[in-house]
Amino acid sequence: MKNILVIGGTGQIGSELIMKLRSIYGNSNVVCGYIPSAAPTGELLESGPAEIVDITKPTLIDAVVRKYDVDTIYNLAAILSAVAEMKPQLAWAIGVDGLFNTLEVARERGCAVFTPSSIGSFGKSTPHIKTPQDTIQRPDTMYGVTKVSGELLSDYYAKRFGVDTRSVRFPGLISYTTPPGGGTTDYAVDIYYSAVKGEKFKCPLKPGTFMDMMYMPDALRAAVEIMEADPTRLKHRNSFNIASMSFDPEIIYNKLKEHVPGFEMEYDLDPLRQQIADSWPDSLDDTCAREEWDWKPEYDLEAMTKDMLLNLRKKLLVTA
Ligand code: AKB
Repeated sequence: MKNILVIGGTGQIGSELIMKLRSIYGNSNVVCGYIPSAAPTGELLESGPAEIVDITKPTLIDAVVRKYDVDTIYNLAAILSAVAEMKPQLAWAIGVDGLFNTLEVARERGCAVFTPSSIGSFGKSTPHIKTPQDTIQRPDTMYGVTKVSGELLSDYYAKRFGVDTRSVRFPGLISYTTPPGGGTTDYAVDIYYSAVKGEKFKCPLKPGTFMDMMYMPDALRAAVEIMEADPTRLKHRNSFNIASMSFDPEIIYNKLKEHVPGFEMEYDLDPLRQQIADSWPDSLDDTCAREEWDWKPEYDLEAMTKDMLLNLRKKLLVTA
């Protein structure tokens, strides 16, 4: 990777991935692609190039790829699971038509492409415990439909046109820099904000709702490592299961109470998010990622919680 374009560069993943990529490959070699309603600010804007890239407009993607001689595209544009149920047409336009536009530019200009899939690519008929790498993918959500389509389309472009597409299935991602928006796993970020602000947390999911989660530094490392992996070792491409921890609301609440003793939580269920979460796996088996490109997470729930609390307290200027 020498010149990189990140589409969806100001979102939860993009805003942190760009800073990581700039620290590895050089500030001027990583372009932040954004839409006008989510323009970059602060360090993200000041540390390197930024260009308007609407994934639904292939000419805009192509123009930026040519201008910066881009060889690798990180495509992070997506409508997350809960919002996708409200706006299925938009979710398809961005998740599938947008990916098609990106892959066409990549085919013509010789770029590698990373487009994350998700635990949302699985559905009720998938084995839910230690979900295997290769298994049934019949999702019940529009988000899942776009993610499975994205995996298939990316593999097709690799086989048919030799485009170097690779990716991972992200669990729910937990971070303190840019909040997620419209996902089913967002509660696992929101709960930290409530704990630090001293507010009672209203949990939208019932006890016993297990899902895979991951701390952002592990997710960013995975995104870099899969694109740097030795291609001769890869038996899979799109997309690898990766995992680091699986918990339900009670487990994360009790972990937070160890660090914030007076913290309180009550249940205020969101039927849509509950239905989506119930259709997703409880935990993924990431053996293939470990074997084919040496994937290994660094953060468990305790390590993540300590780091989240430290950084959120700094961000919100709250003392412990
Ligand atoms: C969501 O909840 O929609 C996302 C995901 C798991 O892909 N965070």
